[in-house]
Amino acid sequence: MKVTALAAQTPEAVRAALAARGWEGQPAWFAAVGIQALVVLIEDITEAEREALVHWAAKSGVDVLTGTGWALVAGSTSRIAPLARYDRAPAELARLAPALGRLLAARAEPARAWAIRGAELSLETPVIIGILNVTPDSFSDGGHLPSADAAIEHGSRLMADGCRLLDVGGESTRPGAAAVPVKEEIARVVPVIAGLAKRGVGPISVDTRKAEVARAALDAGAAVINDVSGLRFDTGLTALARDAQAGVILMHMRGTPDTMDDLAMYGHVAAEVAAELGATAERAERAGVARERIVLDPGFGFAKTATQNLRLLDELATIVALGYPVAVGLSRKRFLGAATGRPVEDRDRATAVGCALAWERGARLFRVHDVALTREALALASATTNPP
Ligand code: PMM
Repeated sequence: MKVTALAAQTPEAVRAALAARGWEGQPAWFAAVGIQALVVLIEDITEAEREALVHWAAKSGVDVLTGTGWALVAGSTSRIAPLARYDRAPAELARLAPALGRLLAARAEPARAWAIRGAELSLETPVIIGILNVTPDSFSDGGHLPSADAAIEHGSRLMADGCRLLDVGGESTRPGAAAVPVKEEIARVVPVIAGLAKRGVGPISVDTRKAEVARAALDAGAAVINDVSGLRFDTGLTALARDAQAGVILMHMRGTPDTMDDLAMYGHVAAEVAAELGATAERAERAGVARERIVLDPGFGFAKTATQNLRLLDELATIVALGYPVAVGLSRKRFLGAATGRPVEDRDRATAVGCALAWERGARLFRVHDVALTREALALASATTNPP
């Protein structure tokens, strides 16, 4: 007898093991997905629901850990899946079906493309977003692009290095950064966006929280609005994104760059960020932004301590499970320094490794300064999880 442990963090190892033993492609894939382990945290449940769940789990061969108001349900996906069906789940647990159904659907069919203004970006391979900060005081690279021409040149180089979107920002969002008047922000970003568009370099995203700036950027040729406030700062941004059919990156943070450091208080950071980001996406959709245009970003470094950022990176799959493509912005951030001891100017290797970890956990878009290095790390990470 021979006993081998399979690598079960994705369905791939099980699929390959079945295929190697003569199973056809599709049945092997469905079986592999079906036996994949699923752990679901269910909160805000009544005592009656909790009792029904414990009873159902015992009968169904599913593990439950539970306390007042919550339950952690663990088992294979195919054993837990009946809970998402009204005709199979106990009537007392009907309230669970819609959310669990959404979660299972997102796992089975992750988004394969992101619709931006006038184009579509495939998510089958990593999407690197090159950072083009035209600010005198950004987090790690403030002031290094002294003119629009220098920024256009740098953007062209980032595209040649392999990024698939250029993120142009004119307002620093680092803790305590001074607010930039709208006129000034427009004067910084528009010449760069227009110059890039004129040269056919893009697509381009604008990193702004303000509708007026976003409108000017879209007019100059931008296709994406990257809003670190998740459409909370300027309510006009939602309708603008909707009407322009722009792609949107909605990032999680609490408060504003001025106040966020005091709001880094979480009991369970991944679950709380997921709940807050999920609500943000729902608000955007209710206001008419098409689901296929939305990318979510957990906002590394925004209202999170170093420890919370590291936990969130490890538990990124919780954010991915919301069912939207996920972007991460790790580049040169303080928590990478906390883990490696490296100063801000020497964090590109840590950034690249962090992006590879994030890819494995399901992120598909990566906002970075050093495109070439990250591209190499992601080429390896994606070749490992997407065998040719
Ligand atoms: N981080 C910064 C700015 N914009 N946008 C998104 N979507 N995600 C981020 O993590 C993010 C962002 C701050 O970093 P920088 O000053 O180095 O650009």
